[in-house]
Amino acid sequence: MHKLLLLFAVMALTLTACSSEPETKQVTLLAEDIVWSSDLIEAEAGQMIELTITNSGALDHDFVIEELGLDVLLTPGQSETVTFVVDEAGSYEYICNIPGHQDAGMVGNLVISGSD
Ligand SMILES: [Cu+2]
Repeated sequence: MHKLLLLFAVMALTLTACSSEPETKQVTLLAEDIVWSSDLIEAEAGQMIELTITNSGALDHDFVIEELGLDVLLTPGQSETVTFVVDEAGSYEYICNIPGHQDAGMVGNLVISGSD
């Protein structure tokens, strides 16, 4: 259900994007036990972000950016790609919201720079 809502949100954002938008930013992220393979993802405001997350660990991991409504639960070995656009520059924290994982270090930042 979350995914469906996200798709609609992405479509709405895409339709309103202007024609001079930057090309899609492709990012791969591994969920390991018990850390993200990268604690920094950078993109531009208005840029399409295609994020592929793979769980390479032995535990479930749940990629969450609360401010953006992103929530991707991955069982071991599972891989998912989410596509989204962030219109506002800023820093958006991503965590694993499986109990204890954020505290153990599964935290990073999606940093969106202004497009002027
Ligand atoms: Cu986790």
